[in-house]
Amino acid sequence: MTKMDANRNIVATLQSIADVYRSQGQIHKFHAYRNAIETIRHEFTGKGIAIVSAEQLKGMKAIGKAMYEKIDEMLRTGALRQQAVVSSDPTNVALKLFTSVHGVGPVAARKLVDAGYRTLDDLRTDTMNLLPPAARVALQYHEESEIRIPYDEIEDHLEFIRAVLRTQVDARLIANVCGSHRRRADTSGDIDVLLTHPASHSTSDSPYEYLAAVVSGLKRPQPDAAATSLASSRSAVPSPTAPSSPYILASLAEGSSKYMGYCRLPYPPPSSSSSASVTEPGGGEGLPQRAITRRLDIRWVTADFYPCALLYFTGSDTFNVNMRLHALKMGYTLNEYRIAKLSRDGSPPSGVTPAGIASVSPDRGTVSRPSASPARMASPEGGGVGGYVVGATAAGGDEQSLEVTSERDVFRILGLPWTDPWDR
Ligand code: 8DG
Ligand code: CA
Ligand code: CA
Repeated sequence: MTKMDANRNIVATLQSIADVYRSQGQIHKFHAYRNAIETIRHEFTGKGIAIVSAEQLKGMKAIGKAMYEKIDEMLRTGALRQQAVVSSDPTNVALKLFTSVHGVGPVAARKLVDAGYRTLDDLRTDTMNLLPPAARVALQYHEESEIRIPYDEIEDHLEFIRAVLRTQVDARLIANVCGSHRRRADTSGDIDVLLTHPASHSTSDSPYEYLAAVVSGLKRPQPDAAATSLASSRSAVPSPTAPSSPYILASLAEGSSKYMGYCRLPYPPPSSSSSASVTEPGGGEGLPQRAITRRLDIRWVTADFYPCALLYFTGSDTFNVNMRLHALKMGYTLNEYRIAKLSRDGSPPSGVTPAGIASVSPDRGTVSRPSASPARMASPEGGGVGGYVVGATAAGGDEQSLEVTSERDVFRILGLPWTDPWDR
């Protein structure tokens, strides 16, 4: 038993109960558990402090009387009776399984369970024709896409996508992976690609023109271009016989700014760095790592929205919730596109704008267009567009939108200390 085992056990137990509540659509309860987990991660595990007594958590954020007692029980007995009861209930097991399929929410899952379905094969057979259409696609790849994606493989995906963009779509497009990968997680559930173009702007006539082109580029069978370019950029190993299957294999949702689907790297790989076999249980066992189908999310934003989108899409979701709450307290509204000063009458905030960040009014024509030849930033982690700074401005109704050029600007405006992605 290592020092941090108790922390890990508490987090895993609370998470498994949180998952059940989420699958039941009990979002408030879900958040109560998630917030308690966040407190443990931040105040204990993240600081290298082992929890030995529930007393240590008394009075902390998200640790009410009920949560305190659960943690106390876990520490005294090594387990939580509630968890054993909740997670062994067959209905709960099925709800959790079904909501793990993309496109099946708590309401649909309940219907499927009520109809007597219990297994993924029941869903595949779907004798009563109850399955939402997106779930039908998702079921094809479900077991494979549940396998966590190693950090290095995601780097390969990014490199591959960048090569396709560079050679087949538009060399100036900027792609970065956000989500847990940007938070430097060892493994991620999916690949969250954020895409922008330095010459795009939310006030332009067709701000969404790029995503469709990118997706169709990634759907095209990839003969040599991207694979070869990837190979030559990372090693001297030449690309083997041209892999002809497309990178994107199937789609779940295709919008003008959001794409969701399934992808797979060309196999065999141009270099051997990611060709380790899968040891993780749960389908796809024995498959070479690269041959596993992965879940891909792509978000397109215009360059002016990039800093806030980067912040949002990096998460964690709890970090986002807390930052937004803090923003509201400070009189700002923060979303995945912009940060704006809240004002009831629509008048500009008095005095100087925070931290030297210009407050701009798009209808007065003071929108700063992104620079055509962006300057390199010293630190790409600082949150500019892939290491580039782009001008940024957002339109904002009766709110005062603030110009931000990096994630750091948002922290500064809100009076928060900079937090690296891996600490979020
Ligand atoms: P994972 O894939 O490794 O499981 O973790 P993740 O990368 O943090 O989760 P994600 O579901 O892929 O979401 C990516 C980011 O999007 C997340 O870190 C923060 C942001 N986000 C929110 N709220 C929500 C939400 O309700 N749904 C999704 N899909 N993303 C959200 O802040
Ligand atoms: Ca993710
Ligand atoms: Ca995602």
